[in-house]
Amino acid sequence: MAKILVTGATGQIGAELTLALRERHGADNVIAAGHRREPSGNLAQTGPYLSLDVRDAAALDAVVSGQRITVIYHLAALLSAVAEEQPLQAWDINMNGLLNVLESARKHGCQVFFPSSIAAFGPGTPPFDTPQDTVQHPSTIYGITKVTGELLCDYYHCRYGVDARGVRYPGLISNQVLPGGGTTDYAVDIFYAAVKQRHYDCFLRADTQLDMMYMPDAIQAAIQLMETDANRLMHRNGFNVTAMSFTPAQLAAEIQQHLPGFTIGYAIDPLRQAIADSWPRHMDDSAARVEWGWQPQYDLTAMVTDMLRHITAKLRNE
Ligand code: AKB
Repeated sequence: MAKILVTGATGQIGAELTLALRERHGADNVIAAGHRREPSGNLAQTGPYLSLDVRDAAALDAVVSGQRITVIYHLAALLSAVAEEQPLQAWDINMNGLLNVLESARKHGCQVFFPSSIAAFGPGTPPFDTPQDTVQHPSTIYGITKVTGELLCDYYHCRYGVDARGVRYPGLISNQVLPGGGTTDYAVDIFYAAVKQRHYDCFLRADTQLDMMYMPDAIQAAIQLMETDANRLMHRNGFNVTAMSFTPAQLAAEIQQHLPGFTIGYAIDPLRQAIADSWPRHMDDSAARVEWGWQPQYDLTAMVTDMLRHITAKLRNE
C-alpha cells in the first residue's frame, strides 16, 4: 500500500491533489506538508497535516523514514514572478528542496513526482507546437530551477534508480486555493473580478497566448503519470502537457458569453509580460499522449462554465 507525502500541500496544486489522493488511497495514507500557508477547509479536516520546510533536509528525512513514505509529490516551490523578485530564495527553495526530496527518496526507495513548467523553455525555443525535446534555455530564475529540476530527476533515476517522474505544467486555473506569484495568475484572478466587479485589469497584453489547463486535468495528469507502468515510458521527466491555449482577450470573450456586461482593461506589468513573452505559445504534448495516455477533459468553454459556477457559489457563501 502506498504511503504518500505531499509537500507544498497548502498551495494551488497541493491542496486539490492531496484531497484527490486521499480519496484514492485513504485519508490516513496521505500526509499533507506545508510551510508558508496554514491549511484550511477540507485539507485540514480530512487527514494528517504537518508543518515542514523542505529546505530542512533532516526534518524532511525524519518524516520520510518515520512515516514509512513510499511516494512523494513534491510541490513546494516559488512561482515565476515572485522568484524573479527573490532569485536567491527561489534557488534555495526550488533547488535545495528538490535535492533534499531526491536524497530522501534515494535512501528510502520512494517514487517522486516533480512538476516542471512551460517556464523550462525560453526565447530560443520554437513557440508553436513546441517539441518534447528541444532547446531549453530559460531567461528566468524560475525556469532555470525547472530545467535543473528535470535534469536532477533524470540524474537520480539513471544514477540511483529513483523512480522520479514529472510533467511541464502550463498555467493552471483553479477555484479552491489562489496561485500567488505566477505569471499566468491572471487567468484565475479574472474570474473573481468578473463575478465581483464585472471588470478586470489584466497585467498581460491582450494578445499574450499561453498554454493553460484546468485543475482537475492537472491532478489527473500527475496521478496518471505516477501510476503508469514504467516500461511504457521513454521519457520520465518534463513531459509537455497542455489542455488549451488562449490569450487574455480570448478568455475575456468567453467570460462575456456568460456575463455580457463584463469588460477587460490592460495595465501591463513589464516584469510578468517579459516572462510570458519568453515562454512558448502552444506545446506539442504528443509524447505524454502516446507514452501514458494523457487526455485532458476540459477545453476553454468547459473550463469557463465550470469556473464561473464555482466562483459564483464561493463568493455567495463568503
Ligand atoms: C507561473 O506562472 O509561474 C506558473 C507556471 C506557468 O509555472 N503558473
